[in-house]
Amino acid sequence: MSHRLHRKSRRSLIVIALAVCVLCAVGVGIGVGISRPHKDGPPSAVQRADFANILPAPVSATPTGGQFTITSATSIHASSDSAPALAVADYLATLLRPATGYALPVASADTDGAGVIRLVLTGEGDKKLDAEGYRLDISDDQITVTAAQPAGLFDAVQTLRQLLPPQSAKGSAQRGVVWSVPAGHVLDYPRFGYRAAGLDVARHFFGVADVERYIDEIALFKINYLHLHLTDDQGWRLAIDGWPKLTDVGARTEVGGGAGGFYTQDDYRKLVAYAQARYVTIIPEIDVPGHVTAALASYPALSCDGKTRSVFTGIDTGFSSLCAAKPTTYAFLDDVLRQIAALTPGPYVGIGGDEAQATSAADYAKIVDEAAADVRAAGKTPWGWQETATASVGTPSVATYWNPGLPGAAIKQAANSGTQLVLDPANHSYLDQKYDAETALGLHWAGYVEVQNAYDWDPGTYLPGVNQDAILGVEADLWTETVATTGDIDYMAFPRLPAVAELGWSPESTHNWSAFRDRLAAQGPRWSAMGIKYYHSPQVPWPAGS
Ligand code: NGO
Repeated sequence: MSHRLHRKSRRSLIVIALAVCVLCAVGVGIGVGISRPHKDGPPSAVQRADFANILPAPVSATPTGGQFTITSATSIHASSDSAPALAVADYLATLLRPATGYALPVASADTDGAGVIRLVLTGEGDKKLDAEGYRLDISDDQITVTAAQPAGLFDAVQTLRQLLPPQSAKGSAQRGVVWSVPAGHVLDYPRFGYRAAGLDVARHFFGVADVERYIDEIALFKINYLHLHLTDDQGWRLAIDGWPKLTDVGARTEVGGGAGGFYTQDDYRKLVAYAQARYVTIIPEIDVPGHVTAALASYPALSCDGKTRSVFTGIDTGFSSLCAAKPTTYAFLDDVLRQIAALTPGPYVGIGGDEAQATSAADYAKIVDEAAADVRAAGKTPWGWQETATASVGTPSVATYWNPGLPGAAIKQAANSGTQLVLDPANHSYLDQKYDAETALGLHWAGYVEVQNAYDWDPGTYLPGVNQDAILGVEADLWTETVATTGDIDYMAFPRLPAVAELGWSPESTHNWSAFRDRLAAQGPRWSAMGIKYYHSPQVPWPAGS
């Protein structure tokens, strides 16, 4: 990251970051600085499961008094003719059985009745529920979950989990807990259809089980895309038929010289299926034309000099490039992108395109355009970093804004000409940036990102001059130069990931830092019950002992 860490530009980026944060805070009428904890008074302890603490904040939630209690007699029923509804019912039962110790039988039946949690799929009807919305109607007798599509039922389950006592998240039977859910009505649907978490499995490799764990964590906050950064200078992490050295050579190390690793295509299919069952769509990203040392070390013919090189184990960026003049480059791109598209049920395939300082502008445009064309030929939409907006990749396409230090004209122009825009500004939503000067893990080229920085901005107005319809949604990226274990992932993602998730899901009208930090505080005991060792930000009034 030589160029990113360039002292002068880093300083100006920090100044921009601070200015943007302050402007955002003022813009939403909150008027608080970026690092002052508890400015509005002493922290309040928030422990009770109630509607005010649902995170992300729902569209509306109305308590009616009373409560539903899960007992040994409770059963879960799903609309009789819907296999996906039944699968969500099974998922809910699997979540609740360990802590409650109850059988919680699941049945495919559209029955009313006392003691029933009923999942109803309408498949149509209320337009507002659309693809991911849901209604939750909780009475003393029964819980009814209604959604137009299965994803909505799944989202409702995430809300329901937060309405139960935190001990419900434990993995073993808890004695003496009353498993009550406050009665009332929730109506909910997302602000943006794209709410992504990004995970870099190239700088440090994370195996299937670790990624599945993260999928479960992101699903808690109704995040619906997982963007996997599968290749970089430090490792190529997915087996590609016909190019065995990409993994035989290119996957055998990582930052710091560790063992690295890779996914076979079967491993990858398993991940895709695991994510799908949680209504998370994986976006695979192959990063070209820069960030390619692992590929060049595997196949020297992909570089213009044809020299033998080793896979890189440091953390600099911007020094490697595919060779635009060689036909092998295009054969390689074609094979790789076709195979990856075939493994991808979702609409997007990533082509990277960031920080290609070792590629001329003309070569950059040639390679990026070719990669985008390959993706489209495979029936998918190319997803790229904001720099791809400088190469006329055409539409449909997605460009992800990440670096406030780069000129913004090209991405704005692309967004106003049909490119869809994802907002992932590093100074707000990069989960690899340090929280403050004391944070042991992380980088800080974009400045420190405390919880309030992660939360206090509005994706809808962040880039002035951009057509609102162009905004697809938000993303929070976890780069792993310094992140090597699932514990590290948890510490960096919690509690900032929920902040970005809420920006993507909740109506703008709910945006309020004081209320948000209370909602966040209420999650602490749940995360502890799940074994998530989160960052106890001093900005958040965590309940004692959580
Ligand atoms: C940049 C860079 C990544 C780094 C990350 C570290 C993008 C899009 N490219 O973000 O390679 O890992 O910063 O924060």
